[in-house]
Amino acid sequence: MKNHVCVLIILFVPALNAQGQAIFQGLGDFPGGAFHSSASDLAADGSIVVGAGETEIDGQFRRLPFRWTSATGLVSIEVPPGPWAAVASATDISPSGAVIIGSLSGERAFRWTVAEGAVLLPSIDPPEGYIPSDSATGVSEGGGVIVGSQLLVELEGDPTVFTRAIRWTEAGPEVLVPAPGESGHHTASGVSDMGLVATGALGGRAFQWTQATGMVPIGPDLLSAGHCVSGDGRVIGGTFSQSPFSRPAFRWAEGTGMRSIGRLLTSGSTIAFASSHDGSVLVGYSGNSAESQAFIWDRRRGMRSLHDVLKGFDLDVGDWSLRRATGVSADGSHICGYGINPDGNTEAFLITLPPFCLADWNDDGSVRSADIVAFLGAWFSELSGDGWATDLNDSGSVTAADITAFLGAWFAALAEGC
Ligand SMILES: [Ca+2]
Ligand SMILES: [Ca+2]
Repeated sequence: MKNHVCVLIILFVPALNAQGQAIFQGLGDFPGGAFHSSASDLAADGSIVVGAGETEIDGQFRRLPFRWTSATGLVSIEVPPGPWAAVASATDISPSGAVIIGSLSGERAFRWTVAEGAVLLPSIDPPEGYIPSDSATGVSEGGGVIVGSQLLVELEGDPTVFTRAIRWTEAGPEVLVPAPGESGHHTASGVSDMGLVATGALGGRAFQWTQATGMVPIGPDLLSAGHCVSGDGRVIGGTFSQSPFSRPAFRWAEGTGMRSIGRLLTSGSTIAFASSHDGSVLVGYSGNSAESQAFIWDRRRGMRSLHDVLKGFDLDVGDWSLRRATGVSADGSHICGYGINPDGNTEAFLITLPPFCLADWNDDGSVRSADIVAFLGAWFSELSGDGWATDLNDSGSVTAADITAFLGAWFAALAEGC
């Protein structure tokens, strides 16, 4: 019986999507204890979601990392025993889905595979007198590169605290090196599929890291932080301070520099937290701990609240409040996150939308010559005015090369579908 149910689900989902519909599902929580779950990331094809749920074991509170698929539901990941094991969470999954990384009470980091289970990531020896706490936040396609941070606290005398960005490879952990002339505390948040580009914050500014350059601050000299790198390594997303009262999300590419993609709420920060493979779709959230809204951004439609997007598909998610979007699939069609469910509990969710189709510029669900007309209209208005939606090659300016790029995408969509 169980197998029949699984087959039905697998056949059902793509059929709905082909008709341009959306799917929303809460992912539930472990039985027992308070109801509380959150999703932190998903695999490139959207089939596996990871995060954390809560339960009780022998009357004791436990937070457990989970791995979710539509066939299995939430399955807990067994973590290495230790004083830190009671509060564990999965923080990221490799695009292939094979490697999951996570946190143990914010003190140690782990790496999980089917073959080896969860193993502790080695910790870099702290300077004398300092107590280290490791976190792992980003993992590459094959799991060969993991990035994160080490918090160091000295309790003797005047307590001091600093952080450093860490990269784990087969050779072991190493501290990321700032570019010449750069200094300050640093943390790493995201890494590209090949593990060649990473981002985070260095001395209060978002950086791009490569082996050749070290950590190089990007964008204007403003308070900022990088949170994600597109799978292809070309685009970085994060948040920056445009003024003391405005902290919108940014999208950065080599040719464009740091561009604001806006915000939904004026309070708190708006953060681009995850990117599709080519950086054409970003997801994240806007607000603060008291109030926040999950968003999706693409270059054609800009930033939209996920709640409004679902409404546009006539999908009633009841009294759900979608607080944070934390992961997006390679094609931008699967989004995970968490929100407050109708019972008032925090719950992980998964949303499936039709994939972002650049060629369908007029957004009518089909690719026709009218889309070329619509693109050219937008291109001409941006040529002489503001806006950069039609800067398709991320060169920093609107030129004829962007028309060529659009026609390329349009013909490809005609031939292969979007
Ligand atoms: Ca169209
Ligand atoms: Ca351009």
